[in-house]
Amino acid sequence: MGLANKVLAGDVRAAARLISRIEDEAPDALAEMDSLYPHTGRAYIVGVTGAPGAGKSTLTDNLIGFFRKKNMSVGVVAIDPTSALTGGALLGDRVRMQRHSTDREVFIRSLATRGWVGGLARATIGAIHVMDAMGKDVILVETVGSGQVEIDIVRATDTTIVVLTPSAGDEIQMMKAGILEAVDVFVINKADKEGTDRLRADLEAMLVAKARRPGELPAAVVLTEAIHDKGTEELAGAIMRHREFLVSSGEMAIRQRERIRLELLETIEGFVKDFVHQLDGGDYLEKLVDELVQGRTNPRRAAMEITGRLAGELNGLKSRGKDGL
Ligand SMILES: Nc1nc2c(ncn2[C@@H]2O[C@H](COP(=O)(O)OP(=O)(O)OP(=O)(O)O)[C@@H](O)[C@H]2O)c(=O)[nH]1
Ligand SMILES: [Mg+2]
Repeated sequence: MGLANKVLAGDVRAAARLISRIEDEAPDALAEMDSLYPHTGRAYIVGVTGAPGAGKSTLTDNLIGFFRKKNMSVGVVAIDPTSALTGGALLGDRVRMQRHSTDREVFIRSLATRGWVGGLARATIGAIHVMDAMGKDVILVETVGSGQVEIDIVRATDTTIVVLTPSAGDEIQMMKAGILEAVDVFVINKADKEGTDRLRADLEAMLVAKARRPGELPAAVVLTEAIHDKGTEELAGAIMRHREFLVSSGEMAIRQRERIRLELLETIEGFVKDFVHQLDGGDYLEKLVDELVQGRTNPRRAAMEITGRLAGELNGLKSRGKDGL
């Protein structure tokens, strides 16, 4: 039995192995994903993002507890784009979520960046699919707020939570515009600390000033003390209200479509990059790099040349009657 069938049969170790294969960008993992794909699209996906140390993992752990009490199964994808450099952070996540590690209805998986950023977005979508196909009701995706990965992942979730802390009041100013627009629930965590009221006032003033489209649900603001499991119900309530809004307004279908578009674009990018790396055993890419270094071409012309070869190759496959993919 292939990994995908084992995953569908509820084999947790097969799921872990398949996610590792996806992370490694192994070609056989893509074929396995083809079999899982028809079984996806049911889970509710919640993104939890924010600055390092804001309390994302502690909050995620609390949310796991909440959803489990409601008898819902939970998947967690914890992503740290900087872990390759700093190390250690993911270990912290495992420790913090350990109280659920023996619960069969909870599946927690950390992803680290090994290569380029796009690979991480693809691996994240892959891990979400695996957990979705496993039948998880809710999937929580934890990411450290940083740049493009965050924006892509935010676009891939149904409800986006941003975790702020009172001691870092400038975070709002520093947040990328694309993220601010996409936030559905603001959490002020560490509400036991000084500065909470000010941050809340700033945040609410900002939300009032921000023009929302007619009929749009304004972003919620929730105070939590994650280490004391305080505010968890309010946070879960805000998530559920947002979910109801998405369903009743038809926005859910729009987000799902956006997610599908992102995945398609990631897949195309992956195909093209793989193709380029394999051309003449990698020599073709190096040849073009040489020409660039020597100033004999420019990136756009080199890219056009590669795209031309890709088109030629695909036509060749078609005329030989293969789909090749
Ligand atoms: N005072 C206080 N500390 C908290 C609270 N919530 C979390 N912490 C502490 O903040 C630290 C970071 O918590 P994490 O949950 O690991 O934060 P994170 O955002 O997941 O961190 P990274 O994944 O490393 O970015 C830990 O030492 C927590 O115990 C809170 O409500 N109040
Ligand atoms: Mg964490």
